[in-house]
Amino acid sequence: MSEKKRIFSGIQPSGDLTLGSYMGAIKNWVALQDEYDCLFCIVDMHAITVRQVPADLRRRSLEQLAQYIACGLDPKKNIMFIQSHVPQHAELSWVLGCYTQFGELSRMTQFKDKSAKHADNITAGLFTYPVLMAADILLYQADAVPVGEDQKQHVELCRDIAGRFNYVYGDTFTLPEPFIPKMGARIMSLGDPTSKMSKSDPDGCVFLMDKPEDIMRKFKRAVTDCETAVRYDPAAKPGISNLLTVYCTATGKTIEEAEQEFAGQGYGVFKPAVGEAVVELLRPIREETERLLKDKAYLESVYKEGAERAQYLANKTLRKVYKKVGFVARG
Ligand code: ATP
Ligand code: LTN
Repeated sequence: MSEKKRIFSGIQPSGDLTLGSYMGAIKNWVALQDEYDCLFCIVDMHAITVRQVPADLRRRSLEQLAQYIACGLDPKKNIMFIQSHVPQHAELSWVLGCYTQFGELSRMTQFKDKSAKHADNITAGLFTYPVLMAADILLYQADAVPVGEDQKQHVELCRDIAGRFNYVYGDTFTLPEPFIPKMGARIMSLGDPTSKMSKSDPDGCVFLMDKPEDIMRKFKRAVTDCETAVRYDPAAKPGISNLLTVYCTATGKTIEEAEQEFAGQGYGVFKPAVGEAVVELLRPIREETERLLKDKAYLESVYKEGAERAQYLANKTLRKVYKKVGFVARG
């Protein structure tokens, strides 16, 4: 790899990819892939922090790889791999867990939310999830981590852990910066515009693989307000503001341009227009994903090569860490 700065990011194959994860994360990855050395991971080990159906997890992991490529990520430019294929993630995670405070993990809002949702299954894995995420990032000495707004707290914790380790053992890890997009960092649910669009809420959520008629139906039904003006005001008009964000992220227009375009036209015109913009955005992604999924040998070659290249980099960091903490070299 060259002297370009490095990027690491990942998504859990715990559900189908959504318009939120596309606009908050993947779209940004595509834009950054020429300027940075990038690693894009399918974080299957994170996915088992909540119970998964094994066959579904396996299928979704492969589908997610196909979708990464269909969204425009080039496997020749980027290292694309499956987390469980690179054992160094789990190994570094153990070490970092010994430099993370219980109190720090207790403050993670995602842990609080998810443990409330899965109250009958609050595992140690769910609690230590951000440590594994820190290991993902620090193994590759990533400079930046492009994610949606909800992951900022985890990247900040990762910086704290890295800074603490560096303080004790001398310079070991690069401190990563979160890269949060200016627009699209927090796409809201179409059913409840005050909560985040999430794959666990199928009604408020658009999936990358949704058919055009389903996308149109979801946008036509999107919750808005009882006014008529298409105006960006997230506090007073969360539904319309969210649709404006989606429309502008899909078309590349500015909020002002979109407000002018729909001035005096009402929601009956605006909502289907947003739906159509999303249908056109997702159509090539869906078609290319379907094509790629028929070529299992190609997908396998991508994730195998990705894991080899990732292991090479990961091993360098892990050896350094093992030496610093005082483990005997394997010789
Ligand atoms: P879950 O609901 O199970 O927590 P999720 O739908 O939030 O999952 P993740 O796999 O946690 O999806 O997120 C993948 C990436 O996409 C992360 O970088 C996350 O910040 C981003 N992301 C997810 N949902 C949104 C959203 N609604 N708006 C913007 N970015 C999002
Ligand atoms: N926690 C992230 C997924 C994730 C990740 C990472 C993102 C796991 N490891 C490393 C960036 C960098 C989420 O989307 N829920």
